[in-house]
Amino acid sequence: MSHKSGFVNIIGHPNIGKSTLVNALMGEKMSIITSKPQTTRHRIHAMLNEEDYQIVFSDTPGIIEDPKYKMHKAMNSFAQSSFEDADVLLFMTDQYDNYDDDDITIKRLKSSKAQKFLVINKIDLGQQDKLIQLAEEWKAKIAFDKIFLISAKENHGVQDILKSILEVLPEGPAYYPKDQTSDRNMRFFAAEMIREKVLKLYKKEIPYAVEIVVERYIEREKEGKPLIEIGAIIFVSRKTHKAIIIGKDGSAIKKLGIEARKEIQRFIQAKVFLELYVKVKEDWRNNDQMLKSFGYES
Ligand SMILES: Nc1nc2c(ncn2[C@@H]2O[C@H](COP(=O)(O)OP(=O)(O)OP(=O)(O)O)[C@@H](O)[C@H]2O)c(=O)[nH]1
Ligand SMILES: [Mg+2]
Repeated sequence: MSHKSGFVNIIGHPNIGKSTLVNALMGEKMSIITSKPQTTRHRIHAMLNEEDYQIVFSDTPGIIEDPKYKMHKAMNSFAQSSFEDADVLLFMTDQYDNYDDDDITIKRLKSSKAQKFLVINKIDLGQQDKLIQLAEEWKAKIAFDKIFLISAKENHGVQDILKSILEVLPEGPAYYPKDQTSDRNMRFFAAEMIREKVLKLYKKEIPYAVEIVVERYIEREKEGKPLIEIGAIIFVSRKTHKAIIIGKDGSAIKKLGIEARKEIQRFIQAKVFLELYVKVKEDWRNNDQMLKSFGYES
């Protein structure tokens, strides 16, 4: 039996729905999703495995037009790296998205030898008449191989993308063991789920200046059932942020702990004991050593 495999890399601006699409294609939550831009900060591989194929989806951070920190530059290089190994590029946009003609992403899309699919997302938001025109405009700019109008959130049109990917996926062996669905470990997922709740519960600059590190992940047993003990550090970039994260009498961090624990429990289907600590690392987003230890090396 022939076997197909390849990299399907998703690119597009922050908040366009890239992680939502990866999760819809995978049929499970692999990447955190929030209503705020710059939710995804790393490149994450998610593998869809069947007997006769392995698709490696790559979710990347949205390209930041005006990088302000070294962290942003690292995020952009993760995004740009997805041009290098793609068999299929899914370029995601929507009705409100904008690109300059000299945009680096547009240039790289034009010159890429990969299969190029245009994915216009969020069609549930209306203005149907404009969508065909938008697709025509994009087609005039870039030689897309296929065009899809979808709603990743409502799982509309997602299976058509999968079908088309399988049609163009090259023959080849699996890149990862077939029982593996991600290149990331449980520590990473736990940290991401805590960060998802930070994005949800805190305002303005706070979530963007936070990094989570799971320093303890221990699988125990309690009364014959698994119990996962997790200790995580919330790094903030300023002293004043520490006070905000903790909140009055610890009320804010308590809420964060409860919501994050529930989310992790749902994901790993086991009871979780979660401890959160807050540490200040002044301006860590510009600190090479900190960035390296947080996995922002490119
Ligand atoms: N209405 C609507 N909202 C969507 C759709 N797809 C995603 N969203 C919402 O758009 C927001 C951003 O979604 P994400 O999947 O986190 O976007 P992203 O491109 O991964 O964003 P970054 O990680 O910041 O680059 C979330 O609030 C999603 O629920 C869609 O088809 N329709
Ligand atoms: Mg994302």
